[in-house]
Amino acid sequence: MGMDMASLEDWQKLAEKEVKGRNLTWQTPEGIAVKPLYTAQDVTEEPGLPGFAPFTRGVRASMYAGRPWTIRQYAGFSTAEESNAFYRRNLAAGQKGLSVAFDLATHRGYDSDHPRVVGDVGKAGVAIDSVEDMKILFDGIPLDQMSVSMTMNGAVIPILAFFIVAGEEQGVPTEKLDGTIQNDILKEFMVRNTYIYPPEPSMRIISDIFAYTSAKMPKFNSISISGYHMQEAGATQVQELAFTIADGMEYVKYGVASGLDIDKFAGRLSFFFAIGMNFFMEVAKLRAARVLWHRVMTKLGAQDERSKMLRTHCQTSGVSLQEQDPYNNVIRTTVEAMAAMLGGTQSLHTNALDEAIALPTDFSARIARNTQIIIQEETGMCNVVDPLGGSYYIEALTGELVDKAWEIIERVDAEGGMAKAVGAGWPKAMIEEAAAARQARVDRGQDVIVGVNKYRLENEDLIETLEVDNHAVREAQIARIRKVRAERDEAKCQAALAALTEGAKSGANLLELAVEAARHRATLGEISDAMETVFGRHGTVPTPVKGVYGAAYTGDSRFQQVLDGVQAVTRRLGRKPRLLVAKMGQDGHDRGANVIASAFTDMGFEVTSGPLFQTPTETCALALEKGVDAVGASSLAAGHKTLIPELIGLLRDAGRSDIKVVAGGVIPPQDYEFLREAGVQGIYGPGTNVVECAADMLRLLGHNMPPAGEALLAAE
Ligand code: MLC
Ligand code: 5AD
Repeated sequence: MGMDMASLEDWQKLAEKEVKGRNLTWQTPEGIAVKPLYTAQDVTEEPGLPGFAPFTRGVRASMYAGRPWTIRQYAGFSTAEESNAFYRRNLAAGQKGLSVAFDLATHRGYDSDHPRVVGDVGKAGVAIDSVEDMKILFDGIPLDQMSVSMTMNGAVIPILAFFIVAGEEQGVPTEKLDGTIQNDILKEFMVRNTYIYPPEPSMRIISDIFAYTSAKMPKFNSISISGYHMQEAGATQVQELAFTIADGMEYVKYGVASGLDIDKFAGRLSFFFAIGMNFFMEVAKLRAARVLWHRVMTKLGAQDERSKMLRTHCQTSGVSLQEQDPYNNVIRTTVEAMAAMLGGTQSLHTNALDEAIALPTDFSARIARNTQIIIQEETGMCNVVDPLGGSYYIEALTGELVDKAWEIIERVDAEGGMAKAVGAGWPKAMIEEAAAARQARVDRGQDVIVGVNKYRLENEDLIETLEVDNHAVREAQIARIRKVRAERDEAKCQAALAALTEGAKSGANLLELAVEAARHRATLGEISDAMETVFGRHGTVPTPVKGVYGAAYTGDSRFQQVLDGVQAVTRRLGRKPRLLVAKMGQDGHDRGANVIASAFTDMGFEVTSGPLFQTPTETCALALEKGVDAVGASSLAAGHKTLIPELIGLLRDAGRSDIKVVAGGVIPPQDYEFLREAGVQGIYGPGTNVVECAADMLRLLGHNMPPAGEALLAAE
């Protein structure tokens, strides 16, 4: 009392004196200038109350005080039997909802016996070929009581049909099915790459699913509009926010254009965001997302408040986790999980500590799950709704994110919506530029990653990882497909498939027709083919960005050494050294491959970016055609032990053992020796410095490249 309050100017003077005039404003990658202090003057808008429009503070009035978020761990591997057993163990240990990860063969509409998927079956998720597999997957798990998320976008029609029929045969009527299907194809074309059909029929499929589920599955969330994969691919938080909301707008417009009443389906649209290490930015992002969705849906004419309410799942960031010193990942995931809950998520997956090298084991899955259980049950953090509400910083940042994202959303809108923008390719290019810039910041030590570019360990201990015997899974799946085909009524099955093909032409509801085919035991590959005949299969060639990585290194001495090395090799060969960046198998994770292609181009290599989804035979042919000196195989979905040795064998058979083969991506150290013996000459896991990777490549090409000296030490 009676004491004079210090003014903001007083604070400014004192702070400047403390830091001797150093500028404390932080320029974030999304172009936001974060000040060192926020006060009431920065808050322009009252956030309102939770449970009420525009839902800034959360979609429920009581939020976690009433019911905590759903602990929903994404999982799947090997066979349906093994995944079912894993789910049951996890549910017994405190997990609350299920989330199915399918293998890449399933994602891309191939049965396990298809020759293109030899390296993919059962690897990155569970293999599902027919209703029989789906029934085993949920054996002993009542589908009217357990909410099930299924991450499926490409083969969404057969998978949803199998789920519905598995329910039927469990005695669960369709209207009682509870869960979520990802069903978000726009971000597949942008970043995740598990599409099957071209954009137009893919968008129709989504409207068909909206129509079917809004009429018959009132508890089921018909889509999970996902920004997660954008952030994984390198997007800034503003890009993730803007493109996700813009995707949502596009789906609503398509649904309405197909004749649906907006309020009949919009209440069951759901969202999915990544939560990375920029703690407050992530909290603010979820709040901003709710504000933006409310604004957009009001604009699109929704009347029901539930249609305007953004409910979301979150997953902690996979790309933020590291191979080096992996127990640090537990800490990263904890921080991210707290941001997700403070942002008001409805459902959450926390990643396992072995993320950067393999799928979770029982051990790593337990720690990941317990991260959430401990926050819910030990900390008291759930007892107060939106405890960060009213924080000057959080409220100001929320407003700033809304404004920044809105600018991009308006650009998308002005250019005719997200489907057009995706077709034009600029959102993808924007994200790839952000990814290349981020890689350069990490490689230069500007963005610190403990255990990777700072405080790196001399020696790393191996950790135990999950290994799937891909061969055995494939054999088991093929046996079951044969049995299914032998026991079904072939005439009825073929008639149902023919009706599906007809429906693809005529515009009938594809899910309805696929449910009938699933009842008659048509397989996933057959149902996909029945539509592919009409729609065709979509393919793309990557076009990595140029100049961003190189520009970040202007004046760097080590970078210059590499540039000089490339020049020397170029003089010797009479042309630039040639590299093929190859993606084999059904693995569509292309951030790493694009960053490498982009950085190597900036360093003076002639880079060919191979198309996605190649067989080793196709990659070998491309390598020969382009006359490359080296092939870099990027593998993030565990196909490396099958596909890379096969490529090396094919190059040898072609008399070109001189072509160097290196591998990069998610490769457990346990597999290094196997790969080296197979002839792989360099292995680059997550956390690799790309400039050093190029230095290594120069050595492989016979250039006497000096070891990393002062330039690298400066970054450490
Ligand atoms: C919730 N409820 C409450 C309440 N909180 N009731 C009273 N008081 C409260 N405080 C009610 C809700 O209204 C709802 O009922 C019910 O409880 C369930 O709560 P929810 O909040 O809807 O949670 P949930 O069922 O878990 O649904 C969350 C969701 C959903 C809407 C976000 O779409 C979902 O589960 N998504 C998960 C997506 C996912 O796991 N994806 C994995 C992607 S992995 P009612 O009746 O209103 O419904 C990936 C990786 C890769 O993509 O690339 O492979
Ligand atoms: N089991 C568990 N987690 C998985 N992820 C991907 N596939 C699986 C799986 N089969 C997680 C990883 C990855 C993100 C896309 O989802 O964290 O980064």
